[in-house]
Amino acid sequence: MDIKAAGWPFRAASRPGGPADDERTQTGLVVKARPKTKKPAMYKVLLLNDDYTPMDFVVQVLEKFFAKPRAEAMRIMMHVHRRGVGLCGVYTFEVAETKMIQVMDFARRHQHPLQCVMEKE
Ligand code: TYC
Repeated sequence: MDIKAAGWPFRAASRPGGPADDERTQTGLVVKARPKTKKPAMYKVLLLNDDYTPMDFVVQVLEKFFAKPRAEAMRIMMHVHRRGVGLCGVYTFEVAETKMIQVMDFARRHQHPLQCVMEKE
């Protein structure tokens, strides 16, 4: 059966695993045919501009903690420098929190005032 014949695009109530696919047990209890899955909330990790952190340190941060290639790291750093704030990446809560803490810790150890924050998408 092709995807259209299967009813695609599915409406919420007719999606496989949706309410129509619930199963009734012998006791009359209605249970989910499939365990429900839910997309996790995502969080933006942002860098803030300041007047003191060296540009090459910010580029290094973007390479080291956000796996950005050099040219992309330079582009993001210059965006933050000009606009005041810039996006480093979007992650689940724990990953975003870990990266933010790693960046703040790395900056502090090097005595730079660089600020990194996270924000729910
Ligand atoms: N504004 C800094 C400077 O002129 C560079 C900088 C860029 C600092 C990005 C922080 O997140 C930042 N040295």
